[in-house]
Amino acid sequence: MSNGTTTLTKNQRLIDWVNEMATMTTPDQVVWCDGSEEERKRLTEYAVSKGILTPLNQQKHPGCYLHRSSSSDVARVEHLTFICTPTKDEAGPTNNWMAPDEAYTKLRGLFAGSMKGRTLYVVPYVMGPLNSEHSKIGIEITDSVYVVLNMGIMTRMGKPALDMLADSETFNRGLHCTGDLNPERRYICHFPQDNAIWSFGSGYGGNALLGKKCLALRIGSYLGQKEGWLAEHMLILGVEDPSGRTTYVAAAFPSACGKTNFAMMIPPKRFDGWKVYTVGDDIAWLRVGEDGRLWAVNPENGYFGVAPGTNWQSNPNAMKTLTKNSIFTNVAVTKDNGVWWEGFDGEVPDELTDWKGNPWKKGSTEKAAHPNSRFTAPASNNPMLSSHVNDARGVPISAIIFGGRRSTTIPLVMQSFNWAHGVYLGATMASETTAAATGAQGVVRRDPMAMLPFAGYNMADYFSHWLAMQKRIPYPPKIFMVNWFRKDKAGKFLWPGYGDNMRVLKWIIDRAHGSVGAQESLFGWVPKQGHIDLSGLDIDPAKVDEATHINEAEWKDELLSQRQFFEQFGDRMPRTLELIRQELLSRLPE
Ligand code: GTP
Ligand code: SPV
Ligand code: MN
Repeated sequence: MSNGTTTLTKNQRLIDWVNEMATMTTPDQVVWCDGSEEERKRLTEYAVSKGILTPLNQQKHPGCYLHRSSSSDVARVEHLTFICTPTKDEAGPTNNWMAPDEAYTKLRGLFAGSMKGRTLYVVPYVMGPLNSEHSKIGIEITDSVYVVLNMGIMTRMGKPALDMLADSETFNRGLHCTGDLNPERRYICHFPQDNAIWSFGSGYGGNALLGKKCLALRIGSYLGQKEGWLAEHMLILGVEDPSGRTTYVAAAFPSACGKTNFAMMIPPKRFDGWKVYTVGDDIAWLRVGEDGRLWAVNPENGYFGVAPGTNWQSNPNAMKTLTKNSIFTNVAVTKDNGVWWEGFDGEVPDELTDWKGNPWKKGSTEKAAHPNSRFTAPASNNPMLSSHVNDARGVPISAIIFGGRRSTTIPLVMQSFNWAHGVYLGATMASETTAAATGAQGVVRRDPMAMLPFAGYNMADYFSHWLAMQKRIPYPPKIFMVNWFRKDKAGKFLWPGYGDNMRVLKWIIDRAHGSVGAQESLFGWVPKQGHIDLSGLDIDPAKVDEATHINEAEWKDELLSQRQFFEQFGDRMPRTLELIRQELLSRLPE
């Protein structure tokens, strides 16, 4: 083991920074990660010996392990996540803000001596394809072997990142310490101007895997605004039609609102000859290509997917993806050491071990798996992985979809009249909160472009940036809005969702290519009667009518409440969006 010296890099600024962080955190040893298979095996064995990972049934799940996080550390913590820009206005009213000096001082106090008795791992990683000029390099310093193993799946990690960095000083400086997991001493701080992230006191997902939400979205969106591109909370998929043409689509749905499922969708029987390929399931970096189209790259290399609800019916590709070399966090375990979660296939087992490690019996009112339990799985396991995931320029996007989880109001699908109206649809998105973040669930809140928790700068400026992108994109994608989650009066989903979302996607693709008509509604273009192909679907047509219905009274409330959301941004709010809101309001009868 290394004591801080490394043969992996000669980058003096990197070495100096690592030494500086080690001096502050005083670990017993410093280990530079090379990303090799040998290293993965060694760290996995170590994690097993310390009880950080538990091997699962190796016949059923080769190379798979279980991790149980602290029961108070199971999701992102939005109230403890800070954007530390020089002024509060730069962070904007929807972000928590702390002055950089104050944040560094406070966190230095926490980090000082925090790795005593522990190992400091240096994790070099690349977000985006190796050797793409658009990819970003990060170094995450962490004392968590679980973080190292997850980063090994989620990113291009180790020596290739250091080789790509060479002697450049342009890398994200990420510092993470598990601490004592006391939520009172938990801070996820971003310093966009310094390209730095300091995260203390959580070992979970988006709080601790710094390449994901912290770098690829919060710092990424800040860089995107400066450099003229977009970092978005979007899946990317390619749809191949029977003629062999592939159309790429990017879609922003809030956390736990269906991105992974949509990105891995298997079209229903009726769509014989159609195939959906996954490019990414969570994050898209969008840039204007030389050809004037918008191109999308998935900066990640794996999936950190929601376990509950995943089964052979709803998402067979995900089930295949997580069969091997995956880490499961906070799922339940069966008698034969397999995994289980609410919404798993088959009968509910009589007895399980729940996500906290306690015995669980069928019929218990407690959930066996945590609602935000997750699998970390390599993208290369996905049988429908797009062959373009490593393309430096990404894939060309024909349609952008915004969608929230709304039991009322929002119809199944709608197309924007134009780019600005599409930005308005994204900016006014709302969704019921989920278990992906701590706090109340099922509460409708505005979550513009599914980026409320992830914008690294003032959301009003982010809207302006989206509006300004129009001038930069000669051949822009068409913009749509969907809602898979509308419910009937009995509280049942009106639309079957999952694979059947292909029926809606087909209309979107046809619209993007201009090969099908639409009809104007008060608030956007909607499918004409019969244009959503329902053949082979056993559904009461009245349900589809209800799912697509526009209720004027509900929309009036919706439009009025959007105003309050806009107003908090004051003068920074682009006038265009408020004018569109007023125009739509004026279309409503008295
Ligand atoms: P993050 O990883 O948190 O960003 O989430 P995500 O957007 O990738 O969400 P995911 O696809 O994992 O879905 C979250 C939950 O929504 C799961 O429990 C799914 O079973 C459920 N879900 C996904 N798609 C649909 C759908 O079309 N209809 C319904 N009713 N539920 C869905
Ligand atoms: C989300 O919450 O949107 C996720 C999971 O994708 S996490 O990595 O924890 O952010
Ligand atoms: Mn996400």
